[in-house]
Amino acid sequence: MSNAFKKLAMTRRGMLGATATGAVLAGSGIGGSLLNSKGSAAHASGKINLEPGELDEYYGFWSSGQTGELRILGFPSMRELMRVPVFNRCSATGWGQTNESLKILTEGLLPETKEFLATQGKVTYDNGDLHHPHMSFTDGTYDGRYLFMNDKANTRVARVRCDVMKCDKIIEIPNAHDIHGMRPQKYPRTGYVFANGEHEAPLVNDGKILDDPSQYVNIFTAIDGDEMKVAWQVIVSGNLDNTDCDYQGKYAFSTSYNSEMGMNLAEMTENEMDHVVVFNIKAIEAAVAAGDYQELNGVAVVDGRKEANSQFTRYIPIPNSPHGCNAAPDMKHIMINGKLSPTVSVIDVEKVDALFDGADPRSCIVAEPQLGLGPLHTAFDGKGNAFTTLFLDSQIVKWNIDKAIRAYAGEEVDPIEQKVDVHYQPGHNSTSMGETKEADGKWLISMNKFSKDRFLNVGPLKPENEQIIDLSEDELRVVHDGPTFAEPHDSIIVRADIVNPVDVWDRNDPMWEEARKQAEADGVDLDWGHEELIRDGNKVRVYMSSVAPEFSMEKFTVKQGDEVTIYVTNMDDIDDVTHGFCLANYGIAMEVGPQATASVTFKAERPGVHWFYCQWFCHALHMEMRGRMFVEPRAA
Ligand code: K7E
Ligand code: CUA
Repeated sequence: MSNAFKKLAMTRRGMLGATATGAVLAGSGIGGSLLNSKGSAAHASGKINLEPGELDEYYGFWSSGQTGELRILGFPSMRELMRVPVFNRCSATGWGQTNESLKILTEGLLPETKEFLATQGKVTYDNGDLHHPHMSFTDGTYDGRYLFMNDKANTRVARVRCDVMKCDKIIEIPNAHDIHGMRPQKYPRTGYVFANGEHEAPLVNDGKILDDPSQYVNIFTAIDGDEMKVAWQVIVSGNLDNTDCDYQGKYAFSTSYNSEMGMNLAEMTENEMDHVVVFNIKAIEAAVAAGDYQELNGVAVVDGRKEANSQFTRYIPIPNSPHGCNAAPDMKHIMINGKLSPTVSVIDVEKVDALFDGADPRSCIVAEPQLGLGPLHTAFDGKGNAFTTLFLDSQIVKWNIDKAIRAYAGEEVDPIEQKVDVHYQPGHNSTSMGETKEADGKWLISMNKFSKDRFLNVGPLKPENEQIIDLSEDELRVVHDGPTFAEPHDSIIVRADIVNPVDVWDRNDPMWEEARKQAEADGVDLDWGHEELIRDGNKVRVYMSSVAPEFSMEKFTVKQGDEVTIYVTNMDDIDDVTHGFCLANYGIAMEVGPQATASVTFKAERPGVHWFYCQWFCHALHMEMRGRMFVEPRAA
């Protein structure tokens, strides 16, 4: 135990007391060690409590777990800036209802999924489980093009465009089950997005094989992140949990917590050793290029199972049930977090080539420090230190990579620098720029699964707690507590200069390509103020534009039973003048951003007078921004 840790080893209650005092001081504006002269908390890494109007130094991109959306935060202030609907249904923006979003939500589904959903009266899923948001890379650091994210619930991977911060592609991954770990390729660029299927199942899962786990397999997928198409897949032994890749563009690594292929908890945790699967990207690409694969659901699949003994994979034994997989910014080490083992196993990527020439799979392990109970994920400061979450101990442990390597080689040196209590049960942690070669060692966030007594009680369902630690201080210390709703697993903290979104949409954006084509066919010029009702049998297309505080159409008439599509183009081209279109008592609402076109289709089955209104506050006369839809009743 390090001295630093001994100093901090006070009771949990004492820890709470100390933090509460700090909060009182900050609230009253009385100068204290936490406060600068202006009354906001100052830290060596920068300011955490910003003055009104001050901007954050970083963007935080947050997952939301079973909420299914992506969240954007200002970091380190932790002010929530935006929610980007992805796998969920969004009442505010109409995501999951507008034609533009439905195209994205349906076009990447497998035919069998579409058939299944039709039996449920649906065209797409409306839930998701988004664990891992990661930005695209160029040459080992973030490039501000895209964010990629997984859906564990329904086996999908999505992409968000960073220019407009909207999802533009979602694909369902064939052959695999329940995409969990997911990382973009770091070098030379993304490139591939690697995605782990977490749950094992028969390769052809049509019901012919059921309770026969010996025939279950798991699938590792490489997605082409530019095209959002599956590039290739690898069949593996065991399940797959988290993944990351090297900075050389040669290998990807996936943890597996069920090498036993057990089907219940006792079976899954039986073996002392599980494994990390190493994927040899060049060998797989060569086989695919040579046609040396089987095609399954239109995808090139190679066999990387242990018994296949191919050049595609190697299986490195790792103590019981490894979870997180994190490449260090030194571009050399991959951390495998032990979960049920108190260790983190350190892989030296320079020793991985030898595994494919017959070396002992464990020969690439260069350190395996004992850190504490329940290591789940590791983050980095770019100065040779690693920070691992200890789920069971409710702590973050700071340890030195070089010392861990020397200790493993036999030297008497303690790699543990310090432990700090977090509240409670941390899963992921992230450091500023920490998963890139530009890790800057300023901030760490611990994403804790339980908040218990940290906030006002809101009933049995409690928020989670995210805590910030200032890495520039000598003593690690929690400097911020913040509740969050279900269930951000993971986050990335990206320097603000890397992310440059636009203020206003480009009129030619591909997002509403279909609307543009339809308008052209109907002789409507979407680029000018327009007001058209096109009847085409029982299909009616209504085109209107909006300029605050008016829709170009004050009223229109359709017949009961018509299939109506409303296209709204926002002609305002000023920052932040978003309009909405909400059709009352029809369950319809959508966002229409400045210069954007959005559309929605419904059956006019409710006769009568129905008001539509702008639901996005846009003008002093926003309340007046409304109009009427008349629905003539069907002749009796
Ligand atoms: Cu550890 Cu899904 Cu990243 Cu959660 S996973 S914590
Ligand atoms: Cu337009 Cu409110």
